[in-house]
Amino acid sequence: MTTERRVCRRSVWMAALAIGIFPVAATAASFEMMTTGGCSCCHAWARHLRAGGHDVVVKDLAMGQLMKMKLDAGIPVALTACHTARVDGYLIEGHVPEQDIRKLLAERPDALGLLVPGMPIGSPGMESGDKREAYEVLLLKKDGSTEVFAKHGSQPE
Ligand SMILES: [Cu+2]
Repeated sequence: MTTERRVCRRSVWMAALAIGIFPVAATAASFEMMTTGGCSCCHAWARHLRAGGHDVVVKDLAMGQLMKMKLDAGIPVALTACHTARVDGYLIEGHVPEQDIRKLLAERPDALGLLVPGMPIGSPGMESGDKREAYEVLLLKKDGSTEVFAKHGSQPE
């Protein structure tokens, strides 16, 4: 009887976890980040994710391989950045803040993922003193179009 009750309680907890009632338990994610040798801002972004409690495995690719992977994955060439990460079925291109990735994983839109084109100063991993460029995080749709997912930088957040 005791065992039965315990099993029952566990399955209730598992179900709650599956539908996201416990945001703290559900938010730590496993990332695979692809970068190319010597990209210090890529590694700085990986540290930003780890500081948020996530696991990050780093894969080093040759520049040509990295670019081919991005394009094969559906990232428009004009919107590419330095590193590309995969998390939970989504692509994360560039210096996307961890809080936006949490929002993506919570809302799970029908899309390829998030991107921050280029390398804006002041984005996570691109810190430079107090300098903060305004930049947008874009949601990349499956048809290659984008929409603004979040705005950061000089304007109030
Ligand atoms: Cu970078």
